[in-house]
Amino acid sequence: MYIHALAMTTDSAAPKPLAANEGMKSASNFLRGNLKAEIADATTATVSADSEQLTKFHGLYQQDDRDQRVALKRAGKDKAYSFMLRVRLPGGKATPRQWIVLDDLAGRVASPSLRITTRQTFQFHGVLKGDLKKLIKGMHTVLLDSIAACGDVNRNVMAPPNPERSPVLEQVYAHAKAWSEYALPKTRAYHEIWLDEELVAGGEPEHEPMYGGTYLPRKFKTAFALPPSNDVDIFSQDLGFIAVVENGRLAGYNVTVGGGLGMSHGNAETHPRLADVVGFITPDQVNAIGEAVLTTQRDHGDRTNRKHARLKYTIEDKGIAWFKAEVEKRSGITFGGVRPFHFTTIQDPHGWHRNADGTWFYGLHILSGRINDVPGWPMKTALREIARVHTGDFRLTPSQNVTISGVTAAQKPVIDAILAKHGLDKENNRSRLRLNALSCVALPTCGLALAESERWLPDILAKFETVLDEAGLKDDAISLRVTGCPNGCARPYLAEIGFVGKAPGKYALYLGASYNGTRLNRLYAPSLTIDEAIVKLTPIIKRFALERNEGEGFGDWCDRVILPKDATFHSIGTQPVV
Ligand code: SRM
Ligand code: SF4
Repeated sequence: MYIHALAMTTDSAAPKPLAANEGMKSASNFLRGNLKAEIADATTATVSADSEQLTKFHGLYQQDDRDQRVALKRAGKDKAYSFMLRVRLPGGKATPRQWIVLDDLAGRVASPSLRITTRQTFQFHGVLKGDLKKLIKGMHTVLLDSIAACGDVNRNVMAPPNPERSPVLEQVYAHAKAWSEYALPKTRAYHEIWLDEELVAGGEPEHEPMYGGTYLPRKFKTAFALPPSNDVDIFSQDLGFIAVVENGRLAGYNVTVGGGLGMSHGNAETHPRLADVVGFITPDQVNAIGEAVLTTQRDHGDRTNRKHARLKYTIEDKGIAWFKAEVEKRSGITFGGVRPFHFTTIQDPHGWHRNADGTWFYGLHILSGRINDVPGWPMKTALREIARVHTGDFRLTPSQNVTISGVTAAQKPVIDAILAKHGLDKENNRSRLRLNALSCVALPTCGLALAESERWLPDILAKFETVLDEAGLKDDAISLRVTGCPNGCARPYLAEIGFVGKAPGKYALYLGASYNGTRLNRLYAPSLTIDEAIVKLTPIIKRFALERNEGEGFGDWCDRVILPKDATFHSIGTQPVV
């Protein structure tokens, strides 16, 4: 137990006790805590409550199989504990060698599926405590780690996934990677605990130049976008860089701050928020501006209430003008005026596309990002076979799909043959609703899930596909996203149709986001079953088919026609220029 310090972490008059995690962080000696000993302790499958919080900074979550909870409790047994590990993979880029090693590790020490996340990386589930070092050391052999994939730090940095498509994309990827490295914690704790690097002599404190000893008040997320694609959902990010291309060259970035989606049902003080666009910077200023945004949040974010600790609330409390001035002061950089930009889509390109350098890439749809072998859908085997012959790389996308990138003309038929052999050549012919859909993991691993998500997505989609088919909208790319709770992991508040888990079998239904991710949706029905939602939405979808304006998307139409004008939802930052 840590004694909570009393501190003035915000500018409010009365000091409030710091959140429990703050004590844990400061006492951890730069993320070491008691982890090494607890991981080595074979008498228990778990770690202590403090270490459970600390493992997040090392990319790990302690979980239990919720499907087994009731039966185990009845039998008087402990929960079926295991760990989830999230890889750090800026821009979602993995080499074929890395793919093969991760695939192999998943088979040997995890569930055995690999899971692509909505932030372009892999998760392993079901890893036993005793296998964690094996997994992390295995990843290390191909230069992969899970440092800062979770925890109160800058998380996996997102970037458009197909860099070879143009030199500008390549530059944007390079900036994303450089910012990811720059904002990594500098502690050697990870190497000592997981890779058996020698302890820092005497265990004296290290220097954490950007974070300090207590890191950030809360998680912090960055993405880079290249219009017209908003595949990374830039307005949901704490920090965003929107590439500005002038005369075919990368002129710089419009910077966005203060996006975030997490909320709690019934707590009006928590809400999704779209980021503000604060101004333009040149490419060489990315890290300096990033550092200024991050340290402003470090010093002014709320460390007393974790439900109010994200950057979006700091900006709401202090005002965007103050925030912008503070970032300019800290960085010594004056923002230029916002340059025009225009987003049209969030959708991944599927199938074959030719890159600017003459190579090809293939966008492969993977429902919910779950890479597994199931009868009739041997995704894991197929991708492993591709990895064995592929000489380019893989890019995980923000929509949980994979891009087989940098394919030579000679290799194209080889990859086609592998996909066809496993019946995956038809995967991209699915409805556009399905190709766009996202779901979070939820049950059985997520400890916060209130309802099913990934496991129900196929059924939900099948029901909506029937309705869309009947309405003549089979080829419409409507975005539908499902989460098992209001935390927003599949970014449901930016979907034209968003289902947010409320209780087993019950969902809040949100409608009316724009297809390009620039407007949040609004609450349409607070709690219904999927079948009730189908009944409610069928006449709406039919009306949309008949009444929409030329080119009007479902979300825009719902916002204009269906949703009450006075039903304002959540505060929204400066409306982006679209
Ligand atoms: Fe998330 C917590 C899964 C993207 C908002 N998220 C969790 C945990 C770790 C549950 C927990 O804390 O015990 C989930 C693990 C489930 C499991 O069994 O694997 C989880 N989040 C995911 C992933 C895997 C969803 C997916 O199906 O792909 C995504 C991993 C991303 C990554 O690679 O880093 C994931 N989470 C997101 C996103 C979307 C994004 O970042 O683009 C959001 C909304 C954006 C945002 O952060 O505002 C998101 N996750 C949350 C929150 C709410 C944060 C908040 O500000 O309120 C939590 C809960 C928390 O932090 O307290 C959470
Ligand atoms: Fe778990 Fe909720 Fe995130 Fe889904 S949205 S993975 S249920 S925390």
